[in-house]
Amino acid sequence: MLELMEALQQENNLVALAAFRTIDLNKDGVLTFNEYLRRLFPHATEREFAAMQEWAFPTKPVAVQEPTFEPTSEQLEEIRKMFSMYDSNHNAKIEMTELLSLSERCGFSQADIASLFKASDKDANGSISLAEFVELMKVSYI
Ligand SMILES: [Ca+2]
Ligand SMILES: [Ca+2]
Repeated sequence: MLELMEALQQENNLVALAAFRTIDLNKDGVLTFNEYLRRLFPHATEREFAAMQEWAFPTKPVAVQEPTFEPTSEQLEEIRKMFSMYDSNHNAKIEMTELLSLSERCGFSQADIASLFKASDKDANGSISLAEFVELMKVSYI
């Protein structure tokens, strides 16, 4: 009976996401997402893919981390390029819809994207600015 309950709960997208992250540990999920990114951004570099993956699948909770380094000008340039890849309508902001369209196809639930977005949108104005994106990358960019 308990197993049946658990099976029913697996209809929930959050469980699917957790499962995807678990798969991620043995690299299958990373490869899938990586392939997805490569189709989406054929001109991005390896480092850009790695940083995008880290953002989409943080290895540690983003909200509790403090920035650990100041990016070099070269790294800032790469972060800017990544920002413009997410900013598909080129208005210098990453909107929720842009994050949704990128991430939902990888099996994210809307609730999970919303919490990622909320954690990134430090001034809570409904979009992720380049400055907020840089702050995020200071935490997750390696
Ligand atoms: Ca935008
Ligand atoms: Ca903001």
